[in-house]
Amino acid sequence: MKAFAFSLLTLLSLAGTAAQAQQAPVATATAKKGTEMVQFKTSAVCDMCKSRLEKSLAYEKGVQAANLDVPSKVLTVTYNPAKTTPAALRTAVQKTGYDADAVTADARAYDRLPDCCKKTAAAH
Ligand SMILES: [Cu+2]
Repeated sequence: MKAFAFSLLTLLSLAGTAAQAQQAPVATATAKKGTEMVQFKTSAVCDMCKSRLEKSLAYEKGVQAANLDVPSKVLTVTYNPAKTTPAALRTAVQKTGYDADAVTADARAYDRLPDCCKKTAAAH
């Protein structure tokens, strides 16, 4: 009986963890009040690109959070719409050396990227 109660408890806590894991993406997709969220498809290829882009966006005016998903190359930015615009954020991505949606990377910034971060590099 004791063993049964224990396994039931384990099951319950596992179910709780699974429910939390499922809620997490919904929570990040819902921006806080007074903030908006925008997503750009970038030309990032690796974790170095990820930290470079996230750091660069963090310094942009009005940006509250920036997160790049490397496998999908999608950069999610949470920002204050009173302080910046999706167009300005797109420009920030471009100036870091990456494409943002249809906007091509700034050539000089792109040239400064290490070889492993160029568009020709295979995903790694
Ligand atoms: Cu890279």
